[in-house]
Amino acid sequence: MHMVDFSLGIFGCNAIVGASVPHAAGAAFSSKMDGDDRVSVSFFGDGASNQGVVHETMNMASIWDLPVVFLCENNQYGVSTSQEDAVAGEQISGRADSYDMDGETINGQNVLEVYETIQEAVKTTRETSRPRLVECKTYRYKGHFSGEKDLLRDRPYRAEEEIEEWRRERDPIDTFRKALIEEDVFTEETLDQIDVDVKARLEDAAEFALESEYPSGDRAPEYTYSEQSYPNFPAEKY
Ligand SMILES: Cc1ncc(C[n+]2csc(CCOP(=O)(O)OP(=O)(O)O)c2C)c(N)n1
Ligand SMILES: [Mg+2]
Repeated sequence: MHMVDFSLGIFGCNAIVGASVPHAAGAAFSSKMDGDDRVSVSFFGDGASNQGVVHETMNMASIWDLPVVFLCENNQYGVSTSQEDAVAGEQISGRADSYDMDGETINGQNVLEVYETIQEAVKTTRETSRPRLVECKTYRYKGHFSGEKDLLRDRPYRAEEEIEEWRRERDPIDTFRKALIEEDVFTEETLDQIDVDVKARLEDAAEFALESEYPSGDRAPEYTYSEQSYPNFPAEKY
């Protein structure tokens, strides 16, 4: 959410739903003025897609021919509000028509489909300097925030079976794993070994954290501000 690193092209995000979408258009506008070939990609949710500022940004990006890919991660819930209750129309990508740009909905659970679609979308946007909208249909198994289960125990907003169905039939890691084995990219044994290695590294990291001394307050800016990424924003100033 709050990660920023200009050297990696990561522009950051903020807690106001939909509010970083215009930032992407601003970045695209500056690229256009500078005459470089950078494309902005804005990630936002189905809930954010209803925010006025998202529509204003799409409209302006189209009028000004800005190189932005609007990437909607439609996980079908905005916290506990289902898409069915809150989003008009079948597909969020259909809104692209209103702003005279191309829009498409893809299977956001399919790693390669997402990769290939976004590669193509960025390439076309770079070539044409026209914005476009890609809606990735996906799902979230857990709550929007930790503790959601406790808070919403008496008014669950979706059935456990629905969660299990997505997990069982459309899990992106499982399906990508199957595809890699089917295409002979990796053997099952290699992938199992990767799982074991990753788990061990995570457990080591967790153990290190738990066993480490609690940091003192004066260390709070460490790893929060990067001198390297922000030569003009020394940490001691903020
Ligand atoms: C302007 C604004 N309104 C309301 C909220 C409270 N809020 C936080 S997340 C969220 C839902 C966002 O839905 P979506 O974009 O689908 O994200 P997801 O829940 O799927 O992560 C809301 C309403 C907020 N942070 N900002
Ligand atoms: Mg959502």
